Amino acid sequence: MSQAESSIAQAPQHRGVINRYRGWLPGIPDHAVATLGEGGTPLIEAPCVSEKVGASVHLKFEGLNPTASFKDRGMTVALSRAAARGERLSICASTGNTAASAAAYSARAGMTCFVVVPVGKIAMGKAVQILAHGARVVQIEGNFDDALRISQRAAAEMDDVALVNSVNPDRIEGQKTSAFEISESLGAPPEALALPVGNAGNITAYWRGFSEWRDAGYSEHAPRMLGFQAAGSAPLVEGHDVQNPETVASAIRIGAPASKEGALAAMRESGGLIESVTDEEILDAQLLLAREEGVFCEPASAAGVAGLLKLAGEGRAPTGTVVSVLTGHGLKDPDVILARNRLPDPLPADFDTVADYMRREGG
Ligand code: AN7
Repeated sequence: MSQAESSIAQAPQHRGVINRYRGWLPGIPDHAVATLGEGGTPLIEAPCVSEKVGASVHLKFEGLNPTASFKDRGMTVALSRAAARGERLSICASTGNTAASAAAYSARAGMTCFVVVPVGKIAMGKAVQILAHGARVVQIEGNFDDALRISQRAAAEMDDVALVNSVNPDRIEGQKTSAFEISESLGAPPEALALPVGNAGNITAYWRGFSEWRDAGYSEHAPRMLGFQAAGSAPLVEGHDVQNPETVASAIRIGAPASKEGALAAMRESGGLIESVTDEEILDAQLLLAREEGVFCEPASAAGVAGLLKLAGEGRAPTGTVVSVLTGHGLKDPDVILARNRLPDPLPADFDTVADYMRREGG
């Protein structure tokens, strides 16, 4: 082995959130741990966004988890504990990412996974993942909120079925570990955390994580929680459920968030806010991140940065160190990019033609 190879082999490896944060999580017997090495995602400085916002903005890129979204942190806990209880089936309602993650971790845990999804509303990358992992797909002629009602009833009334939506407290427990990682990476929690809000499990989880970290004496403060919903799908901003939620950010097209109380408590207790951003603001933020920072996230994931930019435009942006959570990878939803960009027509295989093109486009 060369020296370079041996130093790679000996480098400490991140082996998943259960292994790393076991003392903070509910009990899981060793034999039942279903992990794909989730967590340990990078916290990336964002100089361009920072300049626009007037704060030191970092991106927690959760799109680099095993199934390319933050859901994996909670699924490893939920499926491990379901397997330990001897349950054979898992079920979830989903706008796509929960289903993709449940499908993968169910496969890992040796369980059969059912996913209930709104017909025609799942981004292409997520649909491909669900099929690849062999989940049983139920497409319903309804929306996410209908799918969640059906899934909850199946778990309540049928034998051996584990509900793995974020109403399952194990999901929240796993997802809170990202707050620990951020606090450890920065040496202290940030002043504010900006993130998208759909079913509201994640904002609930982050607030729990930062609160536990502070209460255990590892930090003096917890960040303000800044949650952003899509304008056409913003029940927490409007103060009532939305019957027909609409947004280009299909991941957060949810009209009746299950963890509403947790989200409102996070906002209140942290001195934060929950506001909305338009689809245009979301897509602009997604492109800014891809083109100026080199980080490609899915539309919903850009809602936090869209929100920070909106607050900055109104003179209300947070200052100091701010983290925005990019919840899922951009490859999840290729159609959003392809709707606005296309590959150009082919050119002849000729140097001069290519050189002309480079001189024109090179700036
Ligand atoms: C990329 O997959 O609800 O507020 O069924 O996929 O915790 O719901 C996805 C949600 C943000 C919102 N970003 O988080 C599902 C689902 C992405 C997401 C959210 C989701 P929550």
